[in-house]
Amino acid sequence: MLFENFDPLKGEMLQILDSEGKIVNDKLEPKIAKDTLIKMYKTMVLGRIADEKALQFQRQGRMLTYAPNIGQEAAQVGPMAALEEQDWLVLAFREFNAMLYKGVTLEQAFLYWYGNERGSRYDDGVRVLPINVPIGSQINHAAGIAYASKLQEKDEVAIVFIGDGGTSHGEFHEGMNFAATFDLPMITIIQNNQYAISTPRHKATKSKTLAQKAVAYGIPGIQVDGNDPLAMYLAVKTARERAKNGDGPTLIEAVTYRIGPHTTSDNPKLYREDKEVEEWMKKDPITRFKTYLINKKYWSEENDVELHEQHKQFVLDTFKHVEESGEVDLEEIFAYTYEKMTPNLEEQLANYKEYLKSEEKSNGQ
Ligand SMILES: Cc1ncc(C[n+]2csc(CCOP(=O)(O)OP(=O)(O)O)c2C)c(N)n1
Repeated sequence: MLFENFDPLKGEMLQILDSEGKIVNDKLEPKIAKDTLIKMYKTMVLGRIADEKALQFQRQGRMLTYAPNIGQEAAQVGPMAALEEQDWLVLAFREFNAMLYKGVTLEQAFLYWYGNERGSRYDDGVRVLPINVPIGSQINHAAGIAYASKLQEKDEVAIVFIGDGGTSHGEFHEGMNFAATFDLPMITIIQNNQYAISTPRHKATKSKTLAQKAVAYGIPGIQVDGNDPLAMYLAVKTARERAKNGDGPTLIEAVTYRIGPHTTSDNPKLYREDKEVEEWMKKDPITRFKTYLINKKYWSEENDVELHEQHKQFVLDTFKHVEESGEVDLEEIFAYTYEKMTPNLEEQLANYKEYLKSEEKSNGQ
């Protein structure tokens, strides 16, 4: 069994594709169909370009805010490729690539960060929960979904993402313990991107690895090179098998790095050295995956130039469309927070309408 061969307490880490794009563990190289590999790569490139552009749009005052994913593409796309369509993706807020792979459109993903709540309404059949900003609470949502799937005896898993900092929140423990106790079909991915805003990983916990937290829950935990899409794929594929067999949840720590700022309102130069960032840039997940695909003769430099051009245009066109999609009526915030407005919200809406009237009067309209 894969998980028994990598002890998180000893800091053993699963890697299949190294930073040069070489297979370092050929016995474990997963057999992934060519179409799937190409879809994975294309999604990662789209995610990267969308990320870079989103940062620019925000700097130009055209995007409300943004949480970049640069460097974390493999940690998200590898797991998504290992899932089945009926599986549930439960998000934090830095899973742009995972969302794209699982069927959220680029327009929907951009709409959200543009400040338009319509970006949280995905197409029917896309089993992705909306972005969840309150840190840690998504673990309980995933445990609840997994519990329902188990009770209904459905072949479904809930995969949930959380950051390294998020593991310090109470909900992480509650959700993990619940999922473990009831043998729920849940897979937790900790995207250890080394920082929770300005707090480095080593200041957030005394644990040597985050994967070792699984020991306390009595479930398998594994540290994976999060910049290696093949290793991430294999870990999730194996965890899904466990879940399907009724063996319960798995905890996967994706060791990666947040190359960009925490969000567009952060300045990482205040708390980390450029040298550290440069070292991690050498471990870029996209570069190594491209080398792997070229070596397999599934991809070429010409294909790559073409793909980048297509994706750049697509990103620009999509964002233009988002900008033209019109403003949200502020009343919707009250009307659609719950299925029916609560008395509190009705009161707030009435106050808001009064406020608008007084504004109109003072403007002499
Ligand atoms: C309950 C709660 N407390 C505080 C915050 C503010 N906050 C936003 S992101 C963040 C750090 C998250 O770090 P981590 O879990 O490592 O994820 P990353 O941002 O690195 O992806 C904090 C504290 C929040 N969103 N929710």
